[in-house]
Amino acid sequence: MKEKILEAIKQYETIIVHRHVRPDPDAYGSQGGLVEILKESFPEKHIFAVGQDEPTLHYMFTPDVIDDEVYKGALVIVCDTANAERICDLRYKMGEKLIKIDHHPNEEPYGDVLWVDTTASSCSEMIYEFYLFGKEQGLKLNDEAARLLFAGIVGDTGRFLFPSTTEKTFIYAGELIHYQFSRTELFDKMYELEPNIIKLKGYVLQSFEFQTNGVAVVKLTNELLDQYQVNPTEASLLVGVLGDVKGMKAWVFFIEEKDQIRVRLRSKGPVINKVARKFNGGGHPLAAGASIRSWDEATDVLNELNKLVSGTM
Ligand SMILES: [Mn+2]
Repeated sequence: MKEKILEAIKQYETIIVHRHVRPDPDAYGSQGGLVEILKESFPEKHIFAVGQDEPTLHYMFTPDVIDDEVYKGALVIVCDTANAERICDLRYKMGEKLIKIDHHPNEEPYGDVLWVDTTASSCSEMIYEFYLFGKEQGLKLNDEAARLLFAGIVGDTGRFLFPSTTEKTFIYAGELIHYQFSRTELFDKMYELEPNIIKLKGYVLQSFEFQTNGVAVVKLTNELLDQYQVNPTEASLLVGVLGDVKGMKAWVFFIEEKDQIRVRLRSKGPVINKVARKFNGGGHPLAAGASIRSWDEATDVLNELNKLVSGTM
């Protein structure tokens, strides 16, 4: 599959790289890392990283803004995005050829060429592997690509803590740190939080409710988010904080937005993307999400999660 992707890249003059909505460091890292590799390797081609600007990820890069006509006859590559609905910037359809590169379960096989590796810790890890595959054929990696891919790997592995981290992940990360970039600066940017978000973190730690079977729930209403002056995207950053609680098996955050409630599920074992899928969401076995319309539906999600963890689903 890597061979087919490299062939397509060589063939096209314009290459536009997309990623998923509500981006995380791996979405930006795989997208930006690939764009940097391609720019370095093919300086004569027109290569863009598009998608809605996310200010909290500006330390990585700022997306390109391009006109619709750029898509004419272009190659479009989508990184880190399991289903077409979650692709950021729907103009991905306007290109001539579409490639999917992803590490999530291949629930929706969109595109003309697909490379899906669910054993990869991150899409950034796959992009580095793509570089290794293509370096004999002219692919080049620069310091900025290394910085972005390293950030993506660190982000999706929770600083190498998650079980998705393999020997290969460490080897690639070890190779990436040979390039010139400041890891200290990168880590500071990745993990610094505004004081109001830290205070909301305090609220989460104080107020989570334990259900009897190792399931916990946190409800962040509009009102509460207003009170802390934290937006739903920022609040989503706190989902991981309950992972250290002894006895925790799985937990859910309900984060209220204007017209919907975001569901963020995390697990220490039970496969919770099954629950996410019941509510038209998706994700990884231990980290998944969905969007629902009401607090009644939130009760349904919690019931499903309780059933799953107690082994009745
Ligand atoms: Mn990812």
